[in-house]
Amino acid sequence: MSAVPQSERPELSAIREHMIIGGKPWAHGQGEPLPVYDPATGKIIAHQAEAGPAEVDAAVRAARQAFEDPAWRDMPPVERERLLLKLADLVEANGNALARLETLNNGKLLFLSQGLEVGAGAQWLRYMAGWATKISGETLNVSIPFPPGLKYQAYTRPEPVGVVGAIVPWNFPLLMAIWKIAPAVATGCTVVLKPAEETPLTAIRLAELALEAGFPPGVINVITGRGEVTGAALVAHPGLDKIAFTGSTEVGKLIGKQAMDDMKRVSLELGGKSPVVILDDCPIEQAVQGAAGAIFFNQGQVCTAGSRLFVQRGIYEEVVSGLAELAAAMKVGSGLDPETQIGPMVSARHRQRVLDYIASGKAQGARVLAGGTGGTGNGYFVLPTVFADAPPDARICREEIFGPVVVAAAFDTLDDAVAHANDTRFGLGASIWSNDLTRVHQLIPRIQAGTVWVNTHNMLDPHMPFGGYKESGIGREHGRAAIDMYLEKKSVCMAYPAG
Ligand code: TXE
Repeated sequence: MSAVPQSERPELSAIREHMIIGGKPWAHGQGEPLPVYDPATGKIIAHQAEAGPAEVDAAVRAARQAFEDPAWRDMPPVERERLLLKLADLVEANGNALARLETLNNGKLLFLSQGLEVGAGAQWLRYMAGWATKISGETLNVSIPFPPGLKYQAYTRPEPVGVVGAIVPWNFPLLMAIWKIAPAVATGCTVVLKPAEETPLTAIRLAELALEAGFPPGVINVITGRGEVTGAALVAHPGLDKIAFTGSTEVGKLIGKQAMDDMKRVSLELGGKSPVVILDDCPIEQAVQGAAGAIFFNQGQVCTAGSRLFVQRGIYEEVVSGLAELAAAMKVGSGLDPETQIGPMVSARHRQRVLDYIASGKAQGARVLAGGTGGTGNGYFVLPTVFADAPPDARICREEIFGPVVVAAAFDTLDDAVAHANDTRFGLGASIWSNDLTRVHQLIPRIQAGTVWVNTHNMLDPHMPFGGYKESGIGREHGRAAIDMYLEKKSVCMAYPAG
């Protein structure tokens, strides 16, 4: 670790190497602790315990006990709201250390850690806090004719689904932990969260802050470890009522099938291969900046990354050469350096995966217009890369790369644009760039994606449902849709003598 005094490195004081189970630090898992890395240098910055079946069982039991405890079960919604608001305040109060810790562990640019992981994280907590007091059922007019002389009154009663197992990836570690925890506790559920093995540190700190805010022990538990060990044991645990997963489509499919064994509720937010469709009325500068932002934001490690770029032929050459020029000029480096525009990939393994995709693109005949290699130094860097002329069945056109790699192609008509945009097994996001409202409105209903942006890309809001068509997932996060995913709807039907 660095010799710099801790007062100058507030992120170091936020490092915790234990899990949080039943409100207590839990230092030991099964086997040896696993290293946690700084992807900008390749150095080990901490260790994490690996929860095996015994620790997973302890966490699920703690969450069950908390769920059934009157202290939580009978807590008035306004108190749950207050706790979430307090947690939002604590996330902001600890924002500097949390943001720096996120950048240290994930590699992302510090201003994104500040603005998204901390800033948007607090915003999501407050938004979901508001829902705690606004959950309601319906009074139903029913027409049951038997037996004569009786009348009926029916209503629905939303109830928390129970104990939730939440599994999140490494690309937005703190924010995604909040995306799962906030709606779950707003509805009265309890949670066992497993962060990604690459980025466990901010989630552990969040669980500590939740205790400080006053959440009863066991309501929010965090266990660490690898997906195939800790994640798999969590998914298999019979004590869970629901699994909320964000990650790869491959693992999502496995989890979905497994959940059906005992009918756990399941929501899946999975991968993408999002199209960016630029029509020929779009100003060149806006098109170039828009396409660059869509793919290079967060190093392309975004499930809605605009990794397939389709530009109408009249402006294709100009837009694509402008994008290549912009990519070649981007400054690659540590996320803690304010000059940096592209940080490292999250891990050595993931960097290799992205480089393998780049190699496959070259081998399958695509032309590299910018980047196409790793960066220099010990960090896990990949240069922002622009491909053109790729055969449509090339792996770089069809599979999620999850790195700063975009593949460009030209189209002629709106029908061509729709065919290109939908030629994928994914359906998470898409953007259309044009000020021609007629063509924009003609395109929106034809694009198979859970979110369609117009003249922007990757923009989310807590009030906007988010999720995938096709193999990009099942269910919606954010907004009322997220609340519904953590509720069961009970019908109540009461008979009384007709007056
Ligand atoms: O994802 P995994 P990885 C995509 C992206 C990326 C690829 C691989 O294309 O390159 O997935 O990344 C846990 N049972 N996305 O390997 O494996 C794991 O520990 C239970 C898109 O990181 O899906 C982590 O907490 N859990 C995505 C989480 O699942 C398991 C974001 C995600 O890991 C498990 C991340 C198992 N068998 C990757 N195996 C998005 N939609 O944003 C793994 N996990």
